[in-house]
Amino acid sequence: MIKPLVFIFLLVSSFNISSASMQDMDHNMHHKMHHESMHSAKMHGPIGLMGDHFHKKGESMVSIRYMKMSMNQNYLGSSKISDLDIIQLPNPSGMPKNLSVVPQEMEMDMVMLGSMYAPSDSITLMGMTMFNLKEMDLKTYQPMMNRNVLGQFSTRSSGLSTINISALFKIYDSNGSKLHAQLGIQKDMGKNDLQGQALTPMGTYNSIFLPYGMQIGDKSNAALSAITYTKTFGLWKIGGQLKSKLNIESDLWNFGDSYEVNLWTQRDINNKSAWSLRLKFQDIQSVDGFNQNINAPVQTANPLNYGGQIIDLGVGINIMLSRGSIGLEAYRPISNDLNGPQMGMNWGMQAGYHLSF
Ligand SMILES: [Cu+2]
Repeated sequence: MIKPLVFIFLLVSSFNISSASMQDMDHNMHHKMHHESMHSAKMHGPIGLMGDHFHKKGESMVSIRYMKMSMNQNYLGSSKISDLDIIQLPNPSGMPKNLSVVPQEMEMDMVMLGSMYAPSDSITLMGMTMFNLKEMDLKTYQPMMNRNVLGQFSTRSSGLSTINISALFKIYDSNGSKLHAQLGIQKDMGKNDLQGQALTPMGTYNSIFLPYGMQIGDKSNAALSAITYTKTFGLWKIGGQLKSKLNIESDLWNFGDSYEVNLWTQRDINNKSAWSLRLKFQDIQSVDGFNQNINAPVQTANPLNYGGQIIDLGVGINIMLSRGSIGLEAYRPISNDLNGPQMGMNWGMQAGYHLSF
């Protein structure tokens, strides 16, 4: 449902860009507006958003963000399922007959370095580099008969994940309303064939190819697009963003295309800080393609057990410092419909620092 919306908005935006020059007429008024918004903690959206704002000619910004996601529950569709349910499910790779290794917990830590620069009032360039650290704890069950727990083990991977570069095109900026489109490209530099030690259902430790979700990247190229609207009225600001990541080319496999809608509101607490509330809807496709070396008797080795529809609710705060600003946002899912069995997020948070100059 989100897919056609993104395309319609991008189509509309592409011929609206030409109207940007008309807005030069009341440039003075804009300058005043901009000045006001620059001095409010809600000049940046909730920290978990990307490309939520554009800049004026000559302005630059750098940012560093840290993001954490924690998972500890398996789902099949929107139902929570237990280890016992999972080890009854067939193992698509054949041997043993049923799934025998079950993910218990996963932690993902990401560091994102971003920069923005506006060569003109109508275009802002934006680049980002992301580093990932993933850790997963799993339980191994006996493959047949009474299916006792054989033991637990952990896998871990880390490294440079993606680099992306985008252009933000201002479509409209007047009376506190702003509309802009984003077009960009993302290069996935992460390793897609990492191995790790696993406790097999035979009770031995073997080196295996880590499942898709534990790989740092997929070595794909993807197109990024988004359209963002914000409106400020007094102490309040509201915003909406439609966004997509579509695969262009991949190695053996790639993480699925994704569509996202964000709706948020912010309110000044005082002249230095503002709180935010955000709803995030995600529609993510399953893993596309496969690597035949990824074939452990675990749900994550099946490309179909990825993606789904997720709605998260986030609460955040932005605070202006004497130089730059910081943002903090924490979120929890309010609805999960996961292609599964798959682990769902329990909670996530993001913290970041912005410095404009
Ligand atoms: Cu910026």
